Amino acid sequence: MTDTTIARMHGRRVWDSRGRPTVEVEVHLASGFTGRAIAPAGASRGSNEAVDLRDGGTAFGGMGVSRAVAHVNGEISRLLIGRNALQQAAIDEELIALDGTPGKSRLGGNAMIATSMAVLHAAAGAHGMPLYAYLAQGKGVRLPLPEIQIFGGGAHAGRRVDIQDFMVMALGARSFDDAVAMTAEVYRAAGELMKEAGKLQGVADEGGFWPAFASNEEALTMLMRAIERAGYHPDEDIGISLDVAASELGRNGRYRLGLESRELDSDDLCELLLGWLARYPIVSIEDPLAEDDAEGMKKFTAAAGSRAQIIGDDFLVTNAVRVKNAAAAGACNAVLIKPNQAGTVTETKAALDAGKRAGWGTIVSARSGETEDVTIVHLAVGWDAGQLKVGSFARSERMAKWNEVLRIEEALGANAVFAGRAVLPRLA
Ligand code: 2PG
Ligand code: MG
Repeated sequence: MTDTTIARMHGRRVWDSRGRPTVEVEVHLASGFTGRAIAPAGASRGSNEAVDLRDGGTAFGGMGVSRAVAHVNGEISRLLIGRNALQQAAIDEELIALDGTPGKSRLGGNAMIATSMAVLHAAAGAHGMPLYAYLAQGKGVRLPLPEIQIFGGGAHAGRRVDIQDFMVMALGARSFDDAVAMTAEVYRAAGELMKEAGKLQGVADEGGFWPAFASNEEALTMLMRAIERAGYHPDEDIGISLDVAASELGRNGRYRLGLESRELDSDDLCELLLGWLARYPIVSIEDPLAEDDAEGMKKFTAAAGSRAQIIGDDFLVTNAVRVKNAAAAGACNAVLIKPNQAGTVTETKAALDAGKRAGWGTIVSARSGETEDVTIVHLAVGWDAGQLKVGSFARSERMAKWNEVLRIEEALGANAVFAGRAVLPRLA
């Protein structure tokens, strides 16, 4: 048997898609296998996420990661060298104990998730298996239905529109390849329409078009036109998905739509979104209310949950206990799974499993600050999440992930099962 003892670790500073520093970790096994992973970074962050440890000060706008990298090369290496990389759960537990804080603020969630994922890659490598296959443990897996951004907004586009993500889901697709090809046509059509209308201002942080719209709803009408211009039927072929990221719009039940100079309370925001649900083929809405508005989230789920997928992101922060409590309370019916919100692979999986136990949809997601790292693709396939969200259809930190799914779909060949629209049971 290959020696899976961790012989050496190395942390280094690398750079993300916003040109900000982030943490990369390599884990070298005694047998020579190496695992490597990079921490991503969010801009619209839930306040209960694992903390990204940043240096502060003036360099790189305070975003330096020298302390986080030093923890990898110091305390974390000392803890893990000599450990068996196959024992992911035990390693993650020890990392959590070593950190010793509730929010992973001492070692840094960024140092911890990069380490945890690098250990996982090393273990898969030692088995001579692609990561998704190692995670699947022989069980059947599905290729995920993608959620792909067409317009960016909110914290990812200078708040040019209030809603953060206007996305599409290729409901008519028969394979993952088909789904991204359909989305490519919608993305291109949207770009043409924006240009013709003089509303194209480049791309936002996740590669979606940076829009110059007069209202939030204009994005929805433009998206409908783009779907039609691409030759598709909105609803049957292509559904719309929104990430409201409402924690960015306010707190204590007060929400501000800056673009429209309007203040809304929780009920008003629910009304606005329910109106959109009635008028547009919206099949999924993420964080419709803020992370501190559990009552609003419950009300909205009661009103819209039979028609649409209601995803908790900031509201659930990839935390199994929060998912369980929200399910019991009737808030949300799906969970976004972001490894760096949790801080370790084991906690990430626990949140996903809690979602599945509740009968919820599970969507593995990238962050707005990303890199060439494609670990999340393997988690989505290997854990059979059913859905994947990685931003838009431009910029290589996004395309690297979509392309990785294509490679996996091809490798699975006749065994490739595409999750498709069945992951949205409300449409069935
Ligand atoms: C989100 C993500 C990805 P961020 O809110 O779902 O779109 O954004 O990484 O900035 O939290
Ligand atoms: Mg979100």
